[in-house]
Amino acid sequence: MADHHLKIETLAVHAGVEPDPLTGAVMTPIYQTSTYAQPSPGEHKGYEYSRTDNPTRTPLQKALAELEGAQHALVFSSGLSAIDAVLNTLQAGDHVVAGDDLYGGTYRLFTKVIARRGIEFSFVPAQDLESVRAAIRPNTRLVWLETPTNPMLSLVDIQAISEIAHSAGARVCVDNTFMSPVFQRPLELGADLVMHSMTKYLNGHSDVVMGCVMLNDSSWFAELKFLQNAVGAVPAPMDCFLVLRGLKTLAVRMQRHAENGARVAEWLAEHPWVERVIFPGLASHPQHELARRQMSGFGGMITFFLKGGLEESRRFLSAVQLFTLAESLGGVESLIEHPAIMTHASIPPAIRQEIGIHDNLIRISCGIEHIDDLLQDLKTAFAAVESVAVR
Ligand code: P1T
Repeated sequence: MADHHLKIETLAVHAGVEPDPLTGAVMTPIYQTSTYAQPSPGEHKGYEYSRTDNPTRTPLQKALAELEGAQHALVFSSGLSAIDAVLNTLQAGDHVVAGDDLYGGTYRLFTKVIARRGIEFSFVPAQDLESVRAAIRPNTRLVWLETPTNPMLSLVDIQAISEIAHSAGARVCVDNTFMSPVFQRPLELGADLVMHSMTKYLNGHSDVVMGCVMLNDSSWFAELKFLQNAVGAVPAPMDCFLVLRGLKTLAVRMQRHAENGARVAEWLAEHPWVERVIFPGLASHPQHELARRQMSGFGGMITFFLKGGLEESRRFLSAVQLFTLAESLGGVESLIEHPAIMTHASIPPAIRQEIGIHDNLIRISCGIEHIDDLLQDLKTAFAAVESVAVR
């Protein structure tokens, strides 16, 4: 179904999937098999071995390509293994410019694993275009961006950076995890590759770990497809089925995540125990204008600085009941966490301080529950902080 005129709400339900040719099953079967019978050596129906290809994975990849408006998509067993595959297309001596505010695991992968292959990294505050321009070298092959960044929710101008990178012969990769293709379209803004931790919004139900890349360049795709099979970080058929199911509600989920995100952000901004709220949809966000231009929704991720320090943060995070204190994001249930201790612990403390990941920084992933219940839970948790403070 390569009809580009269909809206994203329709694509989410239908992309990539057709009734099973064998039985007419409307939902893609879980082809729980590692191998495929061949009538004579080398003769097969397109499937030889499930590391290489699997009939539950194929429609998922097709759906993802259609959703992101890309020619090609590949899935991997986690977001990090998807990133690793992209970086594995570089050679020793190549240089990468990366945003300095990234998911902690991405930073760890770059500095502790990929750097060992002789690939050099420069981390820059990519919201400042000049810092990107200045970091580019003759051997720069890739610019790696998150926008909004995790966890500080800074925005990066994808179009402007794509122009800078392309004029220097480098490709641009955007980790689109926080926005999903519903709210942000990096390929249409000039990026060369989009990556997602599908563990988050794309699956949406906190029951699968998976990653993907989407791109248009056929020769780069062929290299990545080679690596998917040669390295073997592939997801299981059952997980592919679960994501195919999750995708069907992506557009309606994103809409509710964003509605709740906006309401929670506005409420927090008025609260006496909150020092500062960061949410791209608030007019107070330093890049609110870019948010309006680059995104069609602001998502459900919020970070805020609590008044106080580690002790107050601990008390607040221990007092929430509806919000689950847990790493991850993008599921239907609301999550809350402490980046310095949890998701971004693998970033050295000095760099954390520089970026702004202080002990009073709290990150929220707004789920799709009723807004009144979410606000009531936060209210109760603030009251718990207050009750100790006044004693
Ligand atoms: O966890 P995994 O599926 O391997 O994806 C890694 C990843 C990549 N990119 C972004 C923007 C991410 O947020 C993540 C994973 N993040 C969390 C677990 C988290 O709580 O932030």
